[in-house]
Amino acid sequence: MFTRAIVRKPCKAMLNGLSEANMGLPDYGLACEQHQDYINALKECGLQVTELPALEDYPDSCFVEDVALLTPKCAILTHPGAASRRGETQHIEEAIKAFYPNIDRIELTGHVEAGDIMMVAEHFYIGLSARTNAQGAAQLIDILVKNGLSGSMVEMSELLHLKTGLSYIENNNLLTFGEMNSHRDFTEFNRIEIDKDEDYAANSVWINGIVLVPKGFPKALHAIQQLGYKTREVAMSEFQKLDGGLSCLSLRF
Ligand code: CIR
Repeated sequence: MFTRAIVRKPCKAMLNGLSEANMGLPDYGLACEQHQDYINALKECGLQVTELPALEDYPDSCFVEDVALLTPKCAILTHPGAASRRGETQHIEEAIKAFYPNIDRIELTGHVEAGDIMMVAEHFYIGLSARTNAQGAAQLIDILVKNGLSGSMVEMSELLHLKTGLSYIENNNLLTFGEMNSHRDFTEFNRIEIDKDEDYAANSVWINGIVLVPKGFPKALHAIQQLGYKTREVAMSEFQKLDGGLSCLSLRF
């Protein structure tokens, strides 16, 4: 069970955020409304939410998931592969100090963005993407092992982050998309393949028995409900324009 989440308000500079989506620029006002509803959804799942202020110097800073990994046993600051995002870690460090007395960190030449990390109980799958390299993943695995956890590297070639195409929603159920549908590392899971026209919904989030699903993907929503989960839709259009999925907007712990 999770008890807390950390989010950061989107900044006006989000219009300059990194994106390969080709979906146009986000509407800042609408993004703020959607962000507020996201916070409401986290609270509906029983989480106490720490809301951090906008950081205008970092256009992508609302995507807090990428800059830290918070586990029941340890906290790790990442070292983002995207140069424009590296300074975000010092700001998230201030916020997580309140909850974790000791914080580990990924050092150069390692790069990690935690959108590439998927937790399954005490094991952490780490995608090797354009943002996360093998050196970073190796450092991360060492830190996890030191804390009684484990990790493994996942080869990938098409997705921005591992969780762009993969979400573990507990009870052995895994949402998959694209190259993850038949990936050899995940054959033991009950895989629910998300159709290409709903690929964005492959990033959904299980929190305390409820699955948050991006709004507007009816087939994915139905498939998740068929598994017996309670669901909560969250409109994400303005963050999708910046390649940001549901999981990226919070740290849950
Ligand atoms: C970026 O490219 O870094 C942001 N525009 C989107 C980050 C999305 N994060 C995630 O998937 N975990």
